[in-house]
Amino acid sequence: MTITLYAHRLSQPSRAAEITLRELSIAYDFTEIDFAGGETRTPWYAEVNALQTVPALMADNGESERLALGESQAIMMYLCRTATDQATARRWYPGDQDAARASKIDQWLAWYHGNVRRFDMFHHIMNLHQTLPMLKREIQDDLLTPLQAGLGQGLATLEAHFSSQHNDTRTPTLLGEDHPTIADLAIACELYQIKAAGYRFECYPKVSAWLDSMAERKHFQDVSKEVDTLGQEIREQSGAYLALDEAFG
Ligand SMILES: N[C@@H](CCC(=O)N[C@@H](CS)C(=O)NCC(=O)O)C(=O)O
Repeated sequence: MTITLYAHRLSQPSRAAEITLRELSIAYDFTEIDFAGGETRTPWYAEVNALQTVPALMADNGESERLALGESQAIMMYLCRTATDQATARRWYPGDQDAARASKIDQWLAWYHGNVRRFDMFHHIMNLHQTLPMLKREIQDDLLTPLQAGLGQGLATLEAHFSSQHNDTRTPTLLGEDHPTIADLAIACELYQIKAAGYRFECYPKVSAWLDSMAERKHFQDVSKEVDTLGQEIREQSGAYLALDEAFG
């Protein structure tokens, strides 16, 4: 089976899908898609992924079987269901092998959409970073401040959830287990890029510890290098406009 990932490493769902491939030791080809430049909207890409977003996965056995898949969560679940190393894959997502545990992961993935992804700030952070100084304040006040307030509520929910696990010795995970799942990965990739831009989550100590432990994973680090570089540039050049210290204080 040949696996091709169509993605970009500045895209959060792309990174989550790629880290899953690496965590499961699945060999893959990587095709970078310039989503910011509109490549997802081209006719050739619509044939790869009719949803016209990154990531997309193509699984091809060279004969009759050819699966084209969009949506990062569907991709991560497919990879966990089909990986050769099922012992590892089931820790990330057990699928039908453990319906109760899989449902808990599904629950956090569904929650993530309405409470973290919905307040995705990175788009506007980039917008602010690339625009004129005169307009930066407007973007912060009109676009970023409401997102920061919404994301703050999501962070508070996560902090309360981790605190309710009553285990101060273990680094938290969403399911309270030793090993993270694809829900931890999806949410951590989203929050990591906000942190890379210079925002601070110290007011949410358990969220911070969880995010740090996810970010220490080798594959997470390797796939996040471009975000780290861009985040540093944003912090140094536009940090003063972004309410970095106050937003989640
Ligand atoms: N729910 C989708 C979100 C995908 C998404 O929003 N991708 C963005 C990049 S982060 C994209 O492709 N944007 C380009 C476009 O909409 O044309 C997933 O998890 O895969």
